[in-house]
Amino acid sequence: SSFLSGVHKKNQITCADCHGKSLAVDDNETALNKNCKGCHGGFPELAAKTKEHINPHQSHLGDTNCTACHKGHVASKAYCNYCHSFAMKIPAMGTEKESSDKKWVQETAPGKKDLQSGRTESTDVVVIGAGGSGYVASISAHDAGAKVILLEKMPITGGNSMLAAGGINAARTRYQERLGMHDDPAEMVKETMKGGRDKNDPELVKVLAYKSADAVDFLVSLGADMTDLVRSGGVAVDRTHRPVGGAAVGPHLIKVYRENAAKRNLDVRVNSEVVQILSDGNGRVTGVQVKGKHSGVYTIKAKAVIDTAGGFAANNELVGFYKPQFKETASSNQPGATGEGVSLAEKIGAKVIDMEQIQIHPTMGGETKVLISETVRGSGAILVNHAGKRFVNELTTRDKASAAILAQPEKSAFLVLGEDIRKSNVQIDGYIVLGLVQEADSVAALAAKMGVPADALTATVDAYNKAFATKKDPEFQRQDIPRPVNGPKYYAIWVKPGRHHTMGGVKINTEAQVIGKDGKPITGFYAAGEVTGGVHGWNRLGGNAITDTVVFGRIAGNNAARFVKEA
Ligand code: MEZ
Repeated sequence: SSFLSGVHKKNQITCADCHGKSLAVDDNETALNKNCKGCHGGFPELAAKTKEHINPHQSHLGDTNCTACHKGHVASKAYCNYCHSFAMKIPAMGTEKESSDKKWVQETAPGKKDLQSGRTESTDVVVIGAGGSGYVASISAHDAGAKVILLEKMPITGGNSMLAAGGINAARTRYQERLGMHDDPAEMVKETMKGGRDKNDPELVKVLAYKSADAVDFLVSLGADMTDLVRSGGVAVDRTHRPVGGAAVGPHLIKVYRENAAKRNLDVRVNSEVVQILSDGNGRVTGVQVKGKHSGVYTIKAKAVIDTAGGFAANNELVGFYKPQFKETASSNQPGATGEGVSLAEKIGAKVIDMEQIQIHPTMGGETKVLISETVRGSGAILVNHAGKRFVNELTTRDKASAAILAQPEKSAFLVLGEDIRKSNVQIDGYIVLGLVQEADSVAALAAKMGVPADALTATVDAYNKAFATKKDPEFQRQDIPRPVNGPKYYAIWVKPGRHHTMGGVKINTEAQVIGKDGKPITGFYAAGEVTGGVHGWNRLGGNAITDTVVFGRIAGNNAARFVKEA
């Protein structure tokens, strides 16, 4: 065959060399991946050998299963290309290009025999979805003494958190205090409510804000670096914490979570999709039914279930159902963000709220699915229209910034920045590698590349630099101008708004218990992160999603473990 199995056979590699003696394949494809790495080397060795412009073995997805891309018996496909369109040759590759707007489909459906096998396991806590909330909930439940199984339907863990570019919002942290900054959780409550158009659940917002500094300490205790600070939209202080140099927060956190899960020997299963949450008919959750890529459908009995399955901004159909006008917009989400966690919960009686509140992020790179982080604006970049003029306070909330871009005749704009801004935010170098950035030695030369009038862009940059120098932005009242747009090189990124976050979902209370349609908590059922609704109201502030995953992930994990002990 032309698949990897055939290529291997030609080189005298036997089935057992890849599969191990038993030839059985578990859902994590453990033996296969161990044997791939045994022969070919691990990600660092492979990355060192890679000649491609884009190095898939050194990406923001981290060190994952080889089998996420390389397949033995079907065509191989670069996982990156669910979101990107890299011209990347991998051995035994397929030809079809897929898009993240398609619903994620497992490559190997369980056979009839598997569906009948019906094995049953037992544990204390099952966690659905291994993104940021799922990892935090699992680690917390484990550390509180529970036996945990963490399930992930995708071939790799990380969820949308893996793609998070910005940082974690937290008020009155030791890092802010070290820099002499004054912040107050009460201000975080106010700004989060204002940003959410006052449609948030105020009790959830208080928990979010008052436990945010603790959340940062928790991350640091796991080994994360949250020392750098930047301003996000709708906020009056530098509250967004991120790794040094402005590195993207998500890949860093997921690496830390993966390491902590491994250290604890946590039972993490990829390729394992929950198809049903089980309950006893008296309103008490009793476990889940799982469809494993290889093991078929089986049951896990559990005393508590935590739903951390994420949002649905990658589900074109569902987005179209709730907001038809957003159906054709690109999504910044990972392909698995398709919303099953909400429908699974709804089927056992969970109340679902705010599903039509879908956030459009102002700046996705042109025609791509690459999010250009809000931290680029936070670092000082300006938004300029096709006439070469600023048109909005770049640090307003996302709903307003997106609306301002969509009000331009071209429905797109440019981020314009200079050398100091580029140097302050290492993510910009990543956008350069991806070919999303135009650069020039003068503002006029940049204007020519952007196709905007040179005199207008020069006047715009001069006025902004004056605002930087005088700390006053008379035209747009931008409060924070940390850097000018200065040379020797000037940069522009063409941007368009795109679907980013779904604010609606399962209703929870401040204990992260899922609330039923009757208004009462469903016994043994918890949820955290983007699968829930209520924390962000009708518009989420940049940097509050990671806070949500950590604060409510911890609450869900600790409470589930406590419930198990008391049950
Ligand atoms: O919280 C976010 O979604 C965020 C900060 C995104 C970004 O623009 O970097």
